[in-house]
Amino acid sequence: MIELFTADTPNGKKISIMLEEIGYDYKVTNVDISKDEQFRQEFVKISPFSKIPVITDHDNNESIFESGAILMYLGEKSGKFYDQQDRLKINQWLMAQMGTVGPMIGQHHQFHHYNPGKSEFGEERYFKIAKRIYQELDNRLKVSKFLAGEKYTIADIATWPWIARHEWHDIGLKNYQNLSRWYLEISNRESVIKGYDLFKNGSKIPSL
Ligand SMILES: N[C@@H](CCC(=O)N[C@@H](CS)C(=O)NCC(=O)O)C(=O)O
Repeated sequence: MIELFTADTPNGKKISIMLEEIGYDYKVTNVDISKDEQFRQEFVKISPFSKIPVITDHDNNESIFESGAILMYLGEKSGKFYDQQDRLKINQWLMAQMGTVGPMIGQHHQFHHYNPGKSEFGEERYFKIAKRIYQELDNRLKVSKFLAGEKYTIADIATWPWIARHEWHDIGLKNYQNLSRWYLEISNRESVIKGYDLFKNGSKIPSL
């Protein structure tokens, strides 16, 4: 059994979606980051940077932090969505999510969604960067069905939850034809619908 320590955020949903996709038995434990629960001593022991998500695999008592590392672990363990022969491509698109898509769109959330009017510089900078990321993903998806090639992989599972926040971005997902096609195809997967609603409170995936 896998225990997922998480909150209802794009990084958290990556892992609930993966666990649904591979059909593992798992339990979700909420870490309320708005109440600073991530700084509790017990949690810091398994998450040195005090961030969700983290999993504990009760099969071997191993805890893993960093969502990219968790996806790689679960991909290797299950033999799904992380094919050995495609790893060079999958790793690149996964690292691009971890290093660029998540952190930059995360800043766009901070300035544009949560704190508008506080910093013109921050709002403009991250709006521009987020738009560029939409275009770059769209360019890739024009020539490739999924991010790492013809198959749906952990790189898509890592990236999709960030695009699922598109209503906050005010960029207009509909205007990016290839990104929209990819977004909708993944949105219709049963495991994605289930993993998106990780706290079973009826959360629905935003449409285009
Ligand atoms: N690189 C990390 C980022 C995780 C992350 O930023 N988690 C946020 C929520 S989405 C968090 O735990 N924030 C609480 C904090 O930093 O205090 C990963 O992908 O696992």
